[in-house]
Amino acid sequence: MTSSTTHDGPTMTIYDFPVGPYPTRVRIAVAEKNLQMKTRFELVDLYKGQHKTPEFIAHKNYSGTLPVLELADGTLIAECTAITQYLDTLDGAPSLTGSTPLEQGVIHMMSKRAEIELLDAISVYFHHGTPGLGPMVELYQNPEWGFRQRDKALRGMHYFDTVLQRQPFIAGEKFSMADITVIGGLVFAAIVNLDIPPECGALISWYERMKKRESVATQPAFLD
Ligand SMILES: N[C@@H](CCC(=O)N[C@@H](CS)C(=O)NCC(=O)O)C(=O)O
Repeated sequence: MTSSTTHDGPTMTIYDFPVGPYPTRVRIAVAEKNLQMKTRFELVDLYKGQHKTPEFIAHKNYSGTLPVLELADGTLIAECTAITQYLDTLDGAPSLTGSTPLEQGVIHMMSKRAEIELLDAISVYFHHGTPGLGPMVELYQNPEWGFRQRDKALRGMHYFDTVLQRQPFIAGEKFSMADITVIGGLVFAAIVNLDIPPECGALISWYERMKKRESVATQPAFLD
């Protein structure tokens, strides 16, 4: 696994699973920032457990998760929020993570809330309440914990619905990293067949709008 360092080609590598909800977050950020030409995506097959090999854990990401960003000098950045922050500020004109202290604070709060109340909860449900990545990868499962997290995610959908009843985007008036995190949550919800409750009309119509955004519509998770 190596990064390309040529001046004309990609200068960053993203260890990726293209339809994965978390990698999709970073893929959307890359597209929003028009960084596709500077980025090379390298497949790490989650279903083969390639993210849990001793080599990957030792040399790419201690947490054994995707995505991971590798810079030309070998620096590694894991965690979607950290990667998005890095990509967003590269051009000195952040558009996803806020340009004022107030925007930054609200966006980070709402993105973290989207992780806690929706995306990470669905991830736990996937790994514990469903077959997840299969018996070779899921070495420990606690179905009861999984089902509790599924119910938490459904409550989270209602919460984000109330947020979107009063404002057009998750963190206020502008599209941001917080929208991307909720999109990741709903990508994961579809994988585990967790429908948005029909009474969450504001969330449903926001998601329809998000799916029309070019950075979102072009992602493998949204292509049939
Ligand atoms: N907190 C991490 C979570 C990343 C994560 O859970 N990624 C999924 C990919 S969709 C993964 O690697 N799952 C495999 C596993 O946990 O075994 C982040 O924000 O990047």
